[in-house]
Amino acid sequence: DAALAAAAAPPPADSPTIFDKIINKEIPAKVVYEDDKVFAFRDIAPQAPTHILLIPKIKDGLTGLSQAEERHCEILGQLLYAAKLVAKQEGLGDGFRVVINDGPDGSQSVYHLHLHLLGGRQMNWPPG
Ligand code: DGP
Repeated sequence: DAALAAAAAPPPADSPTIFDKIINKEIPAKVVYEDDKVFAFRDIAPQAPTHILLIPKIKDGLTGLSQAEERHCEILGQLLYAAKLVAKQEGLGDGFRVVINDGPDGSQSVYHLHLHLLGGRQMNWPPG
């Protein structure tokens, strides 16, 4: 319906999202990891026993992976490496999954690039 379509459509511009408020501690989040570039906190609607979001502290136009430019290669690598560190910190020694949803077909809902780190149960393939 119209409301769902509006929710799925990307915003017209690179506007602030709820994740900026989380980074700035304007709204609370369960922070599990932070360094100079990366911020990680528990997803509000966990889809697995461990469900963490890893985001760049500075968005720099990265509304989603589809907007990545060559200048973003370093932060993209740092996000993936931080996911590995957090997976270890969370005790996910039997494995985990990292997901990036992009755009309407990817069911992206927050337009500030984020990696989902999911673990603590058997993941299925293909994903939904
Ligand atoms: P995506 O669909 O890939 O854009 O995922 C966005 C995720 O963000 C979704 O799993 C729910 C989560 N989320 C949305 N709002 C909040 C919030 O205010 N706090 C936290 N911790 N997570 C949120």
